[in-house]
Amino acid sequence: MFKKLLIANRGEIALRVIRACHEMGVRTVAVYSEADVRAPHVREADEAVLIGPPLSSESYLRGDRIIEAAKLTGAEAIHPGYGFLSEQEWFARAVREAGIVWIGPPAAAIAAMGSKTAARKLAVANGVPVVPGTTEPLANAKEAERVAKKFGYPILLKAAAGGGGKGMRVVSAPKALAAALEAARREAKGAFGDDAVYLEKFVDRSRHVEIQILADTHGTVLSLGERECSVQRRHQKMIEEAPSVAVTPALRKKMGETAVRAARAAGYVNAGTCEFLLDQSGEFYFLEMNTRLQVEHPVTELVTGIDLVQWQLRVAAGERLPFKQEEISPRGWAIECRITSEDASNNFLPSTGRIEHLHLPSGPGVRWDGGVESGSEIGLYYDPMLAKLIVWGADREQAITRMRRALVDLIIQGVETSRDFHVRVMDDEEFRRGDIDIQWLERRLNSILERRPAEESVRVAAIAGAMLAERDRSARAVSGTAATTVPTAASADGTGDSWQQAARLEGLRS
Ligand code: MV4
Repeated sequence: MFKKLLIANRGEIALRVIRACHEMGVRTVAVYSEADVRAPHVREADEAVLIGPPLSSESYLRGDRIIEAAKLTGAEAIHPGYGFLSEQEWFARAVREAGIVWIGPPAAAIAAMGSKTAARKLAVANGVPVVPGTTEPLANAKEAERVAKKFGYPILLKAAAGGGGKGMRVVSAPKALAAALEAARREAKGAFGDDAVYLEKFVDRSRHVEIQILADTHGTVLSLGERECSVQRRHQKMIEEAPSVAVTPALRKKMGETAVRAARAAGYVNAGTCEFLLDQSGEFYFLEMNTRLQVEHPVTELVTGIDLVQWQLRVAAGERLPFKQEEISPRGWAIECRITSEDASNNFLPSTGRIEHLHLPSGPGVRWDGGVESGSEIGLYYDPMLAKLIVWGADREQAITRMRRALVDLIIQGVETSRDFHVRVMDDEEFRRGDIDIQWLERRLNSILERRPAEESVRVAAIAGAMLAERDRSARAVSGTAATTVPTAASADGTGDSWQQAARLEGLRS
């Protein structure tokens, strides 16, 4: 195993990797920008190297400086986390050429999956089902009209260089096609510097189900089962779970084998994910492969018992995967809520400020993968995801109940967060039935935000908790005793009239 590893990332994922390293006896090197001088990942690592100003383009995206930092500190391997440089073929190559181990797939596998049209061709050639459509970019509007007619409307225009939803346009009728093609081209050119666009039939009301794979350098490629990621807004996932209510053991086997086939075709090694659309009739279609560790990897870890980050390190060091495919099946249910500094009641507007108070939920089956602490400054330089709250339960209902409890126990003061939004989703009857698809949140958002499900009590309990903690501290500081007369969560739990609650709330505020 490596003696020292550099983490080319920040926030919760940097901490996640640092923890895995320390459990494995690997020393860690953090890199950080001037905005992250006080960040937890810098403190938790054994060493840290300043790589530039706050702007990502001048720090976390500076592959040259990161490789320099690895050489300087004698790190033998680099883990890229997700985002930033994690799927940059050139960086994977540069790391290897510097004699450093890349904790990720070969650069050629990143390249093979990087172009959506190339990935589609590879899939078709290997018997992996894709959505009906073209595998070549469209020459012009006339050709687009001809093939669209062949596949039938609605169709979806996609950027060949794309991924993650950029440069996509749904077209419902021929008359809208030419303009949509021009718009998709312009967006693709702006986002990827490549205006190649192709088309697929639009799969309506489908779920986003992805398969986690893990591959070693000795030819073993395993499926670790699916994650259901349909609860998303504007291509940002908000809640993920494993397994999926829509996946039977037979379908899991079939999708798993398909994902393994796609991975083998790309010469894949390390952890990766095949994204699929699963339609209402149970047909599935390969969309793309994410050639990195994903944000939502913990739900797979909780239901399989396999530590993905530790295995990423081991397979990168040449170890064999000791598992048999037949031994891997999901146990229980895991759900993840992304806690972001966004105000859901204000169109998910990013919120900035200082986290004045942070109280973490704990107890059975609760995992917190966070990147912030009390005192953290939340700015606009980086992604608004502060942390992930992940729970495990024996079944889906227990997992939802536990997630709701953990969310209510969570207190973040100082910035607006997505916490209350998540509580409301946990209370939503359609969500509780598992009756979700990729357009579900868009359709349901207003009714989720309008509902007030014992919401007042949630807030009173949270503020009471924070006050309690503050008073305990100051009481101890002043007289050595803890005077605690603030209402507890139980006494504030919706039993009084609403005016009583409001009064309590006001009292607590002042
Ligand atoms: C689709 C689709 C429906 N039909 N392709 C979105 C991002 C990229 N990975 C592909 N995406 C989609 N492709 C066809 N033919 C719907 C989506 C889609 C989506 C997919 C996964 C997760 C969330 C999504 C949200 C909107 C649209």
